[in-house]
Amino acid sequence: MAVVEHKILGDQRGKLVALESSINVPFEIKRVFYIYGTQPGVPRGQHSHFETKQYLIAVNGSCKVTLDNGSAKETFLLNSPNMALFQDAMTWGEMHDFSSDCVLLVLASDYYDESDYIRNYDDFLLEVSK
Ligand code: T46
Repeated sequence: MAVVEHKILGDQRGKLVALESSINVPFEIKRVFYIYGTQPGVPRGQHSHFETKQYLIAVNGSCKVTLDNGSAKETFLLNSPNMALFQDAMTWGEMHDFSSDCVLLVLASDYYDESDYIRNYDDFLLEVSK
């Protein structure tokens, strides 16, 4: 688990970052969503997925992401649009400490399916110990 720095392209007109499915994003992208307008002190996420992998980028502002695989927990700062964090399947994720202008872009490996979510932490620990 580590933050990846993507190459910043562009020229005197401004910057550009290019993300390509299964090339510099580590899976085939099936869904894109973003969260913004977060409330101070209110975390998001707090769940794991059975199958879905995610790639998180703060395209504006900043936030922190804590990833937990059931035995180790690490917190990452996303504060640049060229930085991305891979969240593997079966990894508990919490997004927190959002700046008021944060737009967190998420690329996902699967279509939305509520049955892929584990929203209870004890259930998650049970699943990872199997
Ligand atoms: C994650 C963080 C960063 C959909 O209908 N389609 C979707 O693709 C998503 C992601 C959500 N929804 C619905 C389900 C809920 O009724 O939108 C509502 C809010 O979803 P949720 O409570 O899961 O939101 P967050 O911000 O806690 O978590 C979401 C993602 O679920 C999660 O995977 O990493 O954003």
